[in-house]
Amino acid sequence: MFCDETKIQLIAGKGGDGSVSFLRAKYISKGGPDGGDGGKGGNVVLKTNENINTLSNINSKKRYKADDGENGRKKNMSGKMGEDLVLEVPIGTVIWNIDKTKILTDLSHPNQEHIIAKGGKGGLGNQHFASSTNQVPRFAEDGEPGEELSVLLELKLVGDLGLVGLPSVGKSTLISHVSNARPKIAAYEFTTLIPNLGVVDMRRFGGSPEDSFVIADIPGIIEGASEGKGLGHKFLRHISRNKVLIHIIDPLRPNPIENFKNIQYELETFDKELAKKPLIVAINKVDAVSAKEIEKIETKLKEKAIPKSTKVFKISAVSGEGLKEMLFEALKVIKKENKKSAKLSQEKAGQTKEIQVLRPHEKLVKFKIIRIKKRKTRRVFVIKGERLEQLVTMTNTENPEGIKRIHHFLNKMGVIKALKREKIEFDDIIEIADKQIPYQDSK
Ligand SMILES: Nc1nc2c(ncn2[C@@H]2O[C@H](COP(=O)(O)OP(=O)(O)OP(=O)(O)O)[C@@H](O)[C@H]2O)c(=O)[nH]1
Ligand SMILES: [Mg+2]
Repeated sequence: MFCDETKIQLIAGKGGDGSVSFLRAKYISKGGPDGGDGGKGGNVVLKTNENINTLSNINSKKRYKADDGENGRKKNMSGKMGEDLVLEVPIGTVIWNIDKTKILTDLSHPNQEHIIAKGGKGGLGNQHFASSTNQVPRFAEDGEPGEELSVLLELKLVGDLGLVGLPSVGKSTLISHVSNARPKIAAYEFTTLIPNLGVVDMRRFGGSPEDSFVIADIPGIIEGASEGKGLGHKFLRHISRNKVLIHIIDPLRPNPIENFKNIQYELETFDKELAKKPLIVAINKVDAVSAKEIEKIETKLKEKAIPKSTKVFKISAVSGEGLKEMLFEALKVIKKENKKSAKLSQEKAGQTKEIQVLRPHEKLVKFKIIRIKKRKTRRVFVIKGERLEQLVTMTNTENPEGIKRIHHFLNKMGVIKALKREKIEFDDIIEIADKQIPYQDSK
C-alpha cells in the first residue's frame, strides 16, 4: 500500500504530579515534607528512516500518544519519565498544520528527528515548597499536560532525477536498467501505480564511487491530468523536488511532438516551478524504430517544442544504447543544482544570524490582559502568557496553598500591578489557562 498524505492527532505525555508526603519514622513525631517530583511526559518525535517509502504505516492509526510521566512518591522518590513515542517517516515528509496553510517542519535528511509535541513538565513535590514560614506545605504541583496537535503529513519523495512521460514510454524499463529498483514493466498503460525510487551507481557506467544519485519513476501522465484524467496529478508532487527531469518520448506512438507539448503543459498547470526545472529529453526505443524516423522526430522537436539549449538523447532502455551519455549529462546538472542550493542555504544561514531573537526569559515572563468580561457584579480579567499559563495549569486551584502560590507569582511577574491599573477589585476573577482565580487584595 502506498500513501502519501495523512492526517493524524499527536498527544505528548502528561507530566507526573508532584507528591504531598511527610516523613514518617518511629520516634519522630513531625517529619519534614518528602514528596517526590513527577516525571516528565514523553515527547512525540518524528524521525526519518531511509528504508521507508510510504506513509501507510503511519496512516494505519489516527491518534498517537506518548507515555505519561509517573507521579512522584514519598521518601523523595521521583516518578519515572514517560518514554518518547518515535514515529518513523520516509525522507521527504513535510509536516503541515491541519488545514495545510503552514509548514511546521520539513524532514529531508536521513535520521533527522523533530520533536513535534513536547511532553509536559513533571510537577514538583511538596519538599520544594517548604520555607521558613511554611514548614508543612500541603501543596505539590500537578504535572503539566503534554502538547496536543493535529497535523497533516505529506510525502514528497526526494529524488535527484525524475522521469516523466506518457504511460508505456519505458520509464520503468529505464529505471530498472540503470538502478537497483525493480518496478513492474508491461506493455499496457498505467503499469506503474505508485512512485518508485532507485539509486544509480555511476561506477557501473565508468563514473567515480562518490557519484551516485536517486532516480524517481512516477506513474504515466496523460493529457487532461490537470482535470483528473488517468491518475491525474496525484503523483506530480514527487517530482517537485527533483533537480532535473527527463521527459521520455515514445517514437512508436503517433504524434510524439504533440504529446510532448501536452505533457509539458500538464506539468506547468500543476506547478509553474516544474516547467522551470532543468529538462533533458530522451527519445526511447531507438532499437525498434529506424534511425531516419528518429532523426525526423528530433528535428521537429527542436523546431517546434524545445529551446536550442535543451539536450536530446536517443536511447534504448532495453538495450542500454545511449544511456551512459544521458546519465552523465544528468549527473552534471544535479551537481550544478547541488552547488546552487548549497550556496543558497549558506546565504540563508548568514542572514538568520542577524535576526534578533527574544531571549527565552523575556518570552517566558511576557503576559497580556486580552479581555475584560463582565459577569454579574464581578469582572473577569482574561490573561495570556506562556509561563503564567504553565504555572496555573500545574497548580491545583482548589488548594488554598495553590492559590497563594499563584498570587505570589502574579505579584512577582508584575501582573497584579497591571491589574491594579485596570482598577481590579476584591472578588473580581483572574482567568488564566481556563482556570478561575479569585483576586485577593495583596496590599
Ligand atoms: N523495444 C523497446 N521496448 C521498450 C523499451 N523500453 C520499454 N519498452 C517496452 O515498453 C513497454 C512499457 O514499458 P514500461 O517501462 O512499463 O513503461 P512505463 O513508462 O513505465 O509505463 P507506465 O508505468 O504504464 O506509465 C514494455 O512492454 C517495455 O518492454 C525500449 O527501449 N525498446
Ligand atoms: Mg512504469
